[in-house]
Amino acid sequence: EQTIYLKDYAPTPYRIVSVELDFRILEDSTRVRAQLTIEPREGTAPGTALVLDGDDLKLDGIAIDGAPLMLSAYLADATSLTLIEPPHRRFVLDTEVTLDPAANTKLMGLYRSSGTWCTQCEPEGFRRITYYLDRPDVLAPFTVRMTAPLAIAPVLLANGNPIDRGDAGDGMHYAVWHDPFPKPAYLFALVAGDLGSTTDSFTTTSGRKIDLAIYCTHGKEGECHHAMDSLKRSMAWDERRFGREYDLDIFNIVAVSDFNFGAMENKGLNIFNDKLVFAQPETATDANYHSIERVIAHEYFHNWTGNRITCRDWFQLCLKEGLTVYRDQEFSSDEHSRPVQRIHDVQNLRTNQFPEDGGPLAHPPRPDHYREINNFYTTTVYEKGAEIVRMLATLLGEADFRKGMDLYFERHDGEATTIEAFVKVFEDATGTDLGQFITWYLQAGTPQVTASDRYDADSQTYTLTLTQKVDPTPGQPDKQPLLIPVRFGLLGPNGSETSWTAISGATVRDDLILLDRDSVTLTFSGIANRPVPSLFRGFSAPVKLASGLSQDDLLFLARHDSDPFNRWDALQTVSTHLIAEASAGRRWSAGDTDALRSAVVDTLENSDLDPAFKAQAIAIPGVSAIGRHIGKDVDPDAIAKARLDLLSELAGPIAEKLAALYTALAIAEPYSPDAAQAGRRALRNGLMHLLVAGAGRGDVAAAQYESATNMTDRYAAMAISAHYWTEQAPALLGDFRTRFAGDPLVFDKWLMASAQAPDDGAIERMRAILAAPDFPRTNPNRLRSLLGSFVMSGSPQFTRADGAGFRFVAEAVAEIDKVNPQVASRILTGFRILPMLEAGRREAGRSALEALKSQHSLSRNVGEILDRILA
Ligand code: B3K
Ligand code: ZN
Repeated sequence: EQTIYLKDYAPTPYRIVSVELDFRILEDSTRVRAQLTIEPREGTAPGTALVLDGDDLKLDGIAIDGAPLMLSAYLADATSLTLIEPPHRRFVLDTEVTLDPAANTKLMGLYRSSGTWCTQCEPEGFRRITYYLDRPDVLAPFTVRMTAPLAIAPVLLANGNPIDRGDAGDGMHYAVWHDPFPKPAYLFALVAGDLGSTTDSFTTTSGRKIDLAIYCTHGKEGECHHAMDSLKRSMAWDERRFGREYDLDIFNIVAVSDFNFGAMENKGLNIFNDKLVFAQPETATDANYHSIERVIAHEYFHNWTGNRITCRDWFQLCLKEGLTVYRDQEFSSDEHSRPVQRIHDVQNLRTNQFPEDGGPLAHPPRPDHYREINNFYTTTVYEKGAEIVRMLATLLGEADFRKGMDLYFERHDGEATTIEAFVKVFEDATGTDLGQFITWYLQAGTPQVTASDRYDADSQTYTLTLTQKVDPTPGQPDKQPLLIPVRFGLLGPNGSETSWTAISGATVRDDLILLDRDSVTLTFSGIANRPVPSLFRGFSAPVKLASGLSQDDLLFLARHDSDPFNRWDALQTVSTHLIAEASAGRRWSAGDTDALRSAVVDTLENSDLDPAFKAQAIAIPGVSAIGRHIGKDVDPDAIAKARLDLLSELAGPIAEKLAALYTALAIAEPYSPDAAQAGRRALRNGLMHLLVAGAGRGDVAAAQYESATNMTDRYAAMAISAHYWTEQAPALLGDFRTRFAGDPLVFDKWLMASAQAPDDGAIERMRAILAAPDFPRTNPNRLRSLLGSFVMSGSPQFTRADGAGFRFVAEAVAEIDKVNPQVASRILTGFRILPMLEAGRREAGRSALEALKSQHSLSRNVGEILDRILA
């Protein structure tokens, strides 16, 4: 198996000046003719071969400048087309291939989803459409002609602007689109089908009117309004916040049912997984509404960070993804509550990225080698990438960060560039040396920061020591110290900020400590009383903190910190510690749980806090989060038991109060996904969670399920019932299944809830679901809803001591791999937790993986992940 290295990067010897594609789309096959205008780059020696990429292609015809090529002039096979001695001047290469989109179950290249022809080209799908220099540093303007039967494909879309359309005889019609912006092939898209649409328009600050449309299956147009509204708000926000206007006259979005991930930012023609477009209150949850808004924004923002400025090579993926995630997070923060959004994003980082960074799949945000690039669309590249950009903004301050971004757009517009170039614009715009900072991109692993402090009443000095350490990760045994921005405050005895007269020992700028060595010790003078430090406010760096604070200090922060993030985090830390200790046989004292309970009650009764925040504050960390905290020899069953005990001790004595609050939070007004209503529902469902898990009130969930008027409340009731396997759970699952039969996106919710069931029958039920003749086994959403959530959501059935969960998933992965390797390898990454588990489970998991490895003809995707986990 071939490994690709960053150090081997070299530009292509030829460039592609322009591209003309001609698609003849028929019911059972599609013929693609490509006319590529090509020329040697400066410095290319005459006679240098030109090697184009292909994947699963068969060449039907080839000509240069109109003259068919002799067989001796080229070599063509399934993965490449080599022109042995191309002309040493500008020439037109003309090729023809025939595709079978209906048979394309990998969903890369041109495929059919519920009858609609659509494409996915990032990262290497274009080579499944035509022979090409399929890499992001080859940019060209594209002109695309599509001819298709009018009856089945009245809608014909591609990138850019429509320039011609008409009748093509014999029931066929054609359309021609031209995209003037040179782009890499991964941003190419076309769609052909019989689709409905919702239309609108947006006028830019400079007064240009942009036509907007969202295309979907007929009948679903009414479910696209939230997506459309999100798009318009995204366009306005990017102008306001980053000075970025849209650049074409038309922006189209198409929703399709079969899609390998969330959505794709093709120039002027975004293609979306329909679950990230359709929303109505009866079938979509508040969380769904929120994700739709976020992903619509994300793909739109790519127009500048990704499309106008793209990546030189796939190692630089983080250049567009980390930056664009940062931008979508900022958009969500500006549109809703900043602290609630921050907690949400950090929780996601801790749940998904930290385990990746601390396990066998750890890699730097900018990796330096890979076997299969699709395996690197990871939470490290995306979410840790976003944290790095956020740290830049923290270190530089908002105004200087914006100066750097402005320079980035000015200097690199139209280019395919690198992480180094990105960091350099901030250096050049602000005169800051970021030489140490760039290590964040190059080094894998989550830094562990340890704090210790001492207060000396006589001299009124307070000493704070911060140390950092990063454990070895695969291929990186030795780590460099990082530049870690620590936003902080010191709380005095009355809970307000303490001031000081002087600080020495480290660089401190306002409320920011720069931890830039293995260890720094700061001395604060003029401190009248022992303070409680609040460190990493707003989660100012993606690290694990051992604060050394006692439970009393943490609960003090939970009550008084002016930083909402740290208030939330303090409560999480207290319950995590209590559960982790108890699972190891060191049970809490009654005083510990009384103190936590009263902090929870105070939080609930604090009228200054908003309901969405309270919902996050009263949530008890899940089994996987506690397992990660423990870190090794983890026994998930022991954790689950301690967690349930804690829930009973917390909620049991205040069950009546919780129930009263729950009742008072009911919403009488008609459903709206706005932050105020969603926050109320989140809190109410959080209270229901406590009542079910800690006070045996399965009946509360069952009643809510029955009376719910929206999917948020109905789904929460069913999912919590399934998660704690209440007496009513089987009946609720059964009802849900039939009540929404026929809606695939709601079926996904049933699959997700089913995958959470902790009872011993869970695996057999899942086997039966998968084996049902009508289960859509080629649809990524269905497979991910069942198996992805089973492996990722910490189900005790996945980590069963007898290995049945591991075997079930490994067998399913082997089957899925034959159909869709990307989906298979993604599910397989759930096994990254193995090294953390106690020996029995670890071995059971490994033997399930060994059995998978012994299967012949695994995809490169699955092979790479397997080898890395088993290494
Ligand atoms: N750029 C695409 C992701 C492509 C994933 C390919 N395996 C969507 C996004 O990040 O916006
Ligand atoms: Zn993206």
